[in-house]
This record gives sequence, C-alpha cells and structure tokens, in this order.
Amino acid sequence: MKRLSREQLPAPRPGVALPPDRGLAASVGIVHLGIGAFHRAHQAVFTEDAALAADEPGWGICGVTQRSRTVVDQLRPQDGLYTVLQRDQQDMTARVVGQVSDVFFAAEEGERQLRLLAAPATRVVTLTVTEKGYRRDEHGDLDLADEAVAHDLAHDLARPGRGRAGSRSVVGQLVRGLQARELADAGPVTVLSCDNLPENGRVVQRLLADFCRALPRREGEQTAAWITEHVSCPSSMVDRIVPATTDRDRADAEALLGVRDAALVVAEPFRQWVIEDRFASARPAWERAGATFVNDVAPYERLKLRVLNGTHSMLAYLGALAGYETIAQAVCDPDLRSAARRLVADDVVPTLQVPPGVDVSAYAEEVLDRFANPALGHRTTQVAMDGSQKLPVRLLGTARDRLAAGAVPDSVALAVAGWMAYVAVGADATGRALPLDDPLARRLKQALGDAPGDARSVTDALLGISEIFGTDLTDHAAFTQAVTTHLKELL
Ligand code: CS2
Repeated sequence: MKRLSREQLPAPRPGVALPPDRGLAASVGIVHLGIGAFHRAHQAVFTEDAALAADEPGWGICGVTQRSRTVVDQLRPQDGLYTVLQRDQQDMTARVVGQVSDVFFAAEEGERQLRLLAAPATRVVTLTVTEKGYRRDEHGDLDLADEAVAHDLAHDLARPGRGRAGSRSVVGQLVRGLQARELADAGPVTVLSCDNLPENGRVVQRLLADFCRALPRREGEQTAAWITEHVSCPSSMVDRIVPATTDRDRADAEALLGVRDAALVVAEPFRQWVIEDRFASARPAWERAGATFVNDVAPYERLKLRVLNGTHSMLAYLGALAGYETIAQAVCDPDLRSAARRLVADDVVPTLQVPPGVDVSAYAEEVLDRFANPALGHRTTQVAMDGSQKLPVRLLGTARDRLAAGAVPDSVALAVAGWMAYVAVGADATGRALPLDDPLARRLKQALGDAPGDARSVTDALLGISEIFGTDLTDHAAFTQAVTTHLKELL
C-alpha cells in the first residue's frame, strides 16, 4: 500500500476530501508547540478552513514536537499531509489536511525553532502541550525546580550558534524564542494556548513572567518589558473528541483512501473553538471557519471544563472500574449516566456563569450523546490518564465553589472516589489491570504504600497530596466523609 504524499494522493471519491493545493500553506504564519492528534483534528482544520474561506495563504503551520520524533517521522515523509477520519453512528468520512507545512523535534533543532519564532512572518504561536506541559507547581507558578525549566534558565540559547539542542521546557522555548524575536526586532506576536486549563491565556502570561523573574535581573526585566509591549496571550476554549488512533482506524482509512497514512487522526463530527479577541497582530480568519470570538472566554471555558471534562473523568474512572473499555459503553450504563447527570445538575450548574444563549441542560445532554458515539472507541483508560493534572481543573474547582457556598458536592466526591479506587485498586471488577499513566504515579503509590487499604486510610493518604488537592479540601470533614463513603462502596 503506497504512503500518502503530495505525489500519492487518494483517488477522488465520495466521502474523501482532498487537501487544498500546496501553495495555501507554503508560507508559515503559525508555529504550533505540541503537534499531537488533538491539534491536527482541531486547530489545523479550523486554520485550513479559514485560509480557504478567506483565500489567505500565509497561515501555514510549522509543528514542533516536544517529547519525541514520532510525529516528525509520521508527517515529514508525507509532505505534512495527514487524514482526519471523522466517525459517527451513521458514517465515516476522510479529509486529508494540508495546512501543516513542516514539523520538527524541539530537542534536535533548537536553532531552527529560534529562527522560526523570530521570523516576522510568524504572527501566532499556538500550544497544545497538555496540562503537565506547563510545568507548574502546586501554587500555579512555574516550577523552577523542574529539571527542564532549570536547564533552560541556565542555558541562554537565544543567540543562534549556541548549539543545536534547544530549550527543553515549553516556557523556556517561548521565552528564548521571544528573546530572539526581540533581537531580530521582528514585531508583535500572539501566544494562544489551546489546552484544557481555566484562563489558559493568563496561565501562559504568568509563566512567561515567572521565567523572566528567574533570569539574571537586567536580562529578565528587559525581556519581560518587551513581552509586555509586544506579546498578547489570549485565552481559548477548545472542544473536539479525538480518541487515540487504533489499528482498526488505520485499516478503515486505508480501505477508504487507497493509501497508507502514518499520521492518521480520528475525531467526532463536533468541533468548537471560543477565542478571546485579543491579538497582538494579524491572525487567520478563524471566525469564517466557525470559531467564535468573545471578550471573555471564562464562562465558556468553565462550562466546558466542568460539564464535559468533569463528567468525562467521572465516567472514565467509574466506567473503567466497572469493566467498560470505552466511554460509550460507560455512558450507556443507566447508573453511570444518571451519576453524570447528577454531577452536572447538583454540583456544576450552581457554579456556572452561563454564557449568553446557552441552555446548560441541553448542552449537557448533547455532551452525553457525543460520549455515546460507538464509532469512536474512546477508551476509558485514555481519559483516565494524567488524573493528578486533570482533577484540579475539572472537578476540584467545582468542589471548592460548592463548599464555599455551604453545600457538600456529593457527586464530585463520587468522581474523586472513583479516581482513588482506580489508583488504589488498579484493576476493574473482572480483575483486569488498569494502567496508572500519570506524572505523579510514583508519588501516588508512595502515599498509598503505608495505607492499610481501607477507605478512610486511602482517602486520607490521597487527599493529603497537596500537589493535587492543595491543603484546604481536607478542612471540610463533610467532603472527606462523602469521598470515604463512596470509596468504601467502590472498594
Ligand atoms: C478528555 C479530553 O482525554 C481526556 O481527558 O476528557 O481530551 C476531551 O476528549 C476533550 O477535552 C474534548 O474536547
């Protein structure tokens, strides 16, 4: 089976959309850090649609991978082309996307990254580096003890010629790139986070300032002043379910395309992007691709993170423990679906500032229907990953708001107990092992090490991990008791 490339495009046929001609993305206007499946199925699709609708070349995307060369080896031999395989109950369609013009691995081409971030043609930098990619401490500040951050502070790579290897942390890559941009007098630029974090634009702004403060004083003050003057960090809320690609997906795509695509991504039909309209210079006409520009993203972010991602995590843990492989199976279990509905109605809704024109219960039902899409094969264990990073932004904010209002968030307590049972037991109801894929996995196991294993000791051991739960939640005996009660049933 030949491999997808500009010379080897699929034959035109119903259900297959071919990429625009190469010229549309030939000139790079966007640098994207963290070019994983989600970016390729979400921002890159919006950007290609915007470039087509506005007939605007100059918004080609150059991707920078953070952890390995894998995506480089998937995309480069394909001239940056890849397919989005869109699946829902009724049908399956394939769209070959051409908006990614090149990709490289940050650790191997540090100088190239500096040149790209310092290029006047680069007007937007976007990020999907996952919650853990921001390397924050429990207070939300840049973790200066993090080895990658410490390396980047110690190695001034903002002057080309200082060696190939680049900065290792995302914040380090951004600041060193902005220093190179200042040196080149390349003008203003927008850094747009597309990660599932509340006020993700403020998070980026704060981390850039933290890094500058940790630099030698004069250098740090100069860089911070330049960033204040020339860099905008708007927030955005992103939404599209993009499960990990499976061999079944690859086989289905090959049958439809007639070529092999090593960079295939799978997605649901739904996609949404709400962006704070605060850009330092030009940007693609994303509104012509269906994105929404607003002055305040926070209500949209909170709605999505707490309703969609909060119920997603609840269904992932309770579903995995019950032996369900996929989110679709879990959400079709009547008990689990009603637990998710209660989480939204009882705990989340009272904490929302509902965006104009949104009917929250209809939104929540649509979310549950999207979860039920059997064609996606979205695995409970995939959503269960990185719980130590996800729980704080998806569930614990809701808990704090309800506790502050004098209520006990019993459904949040159930979701947290589900995560605890997932971590402590590590197996489902049939005894099948459940993988603990989490940057704090060692810390979690260590905390559980001495706990005798009963619900109360497990609750105390895990609630005591301040990197996840802070130090305030344990002050609420009613919440701790609710978690313990649910955990006892689950254990
Ligand atoms: C999921 C998200 O894997 C997960 O943690 O909850 O990736 C979810 O699919 C997206 O946020 C949907 O927009």
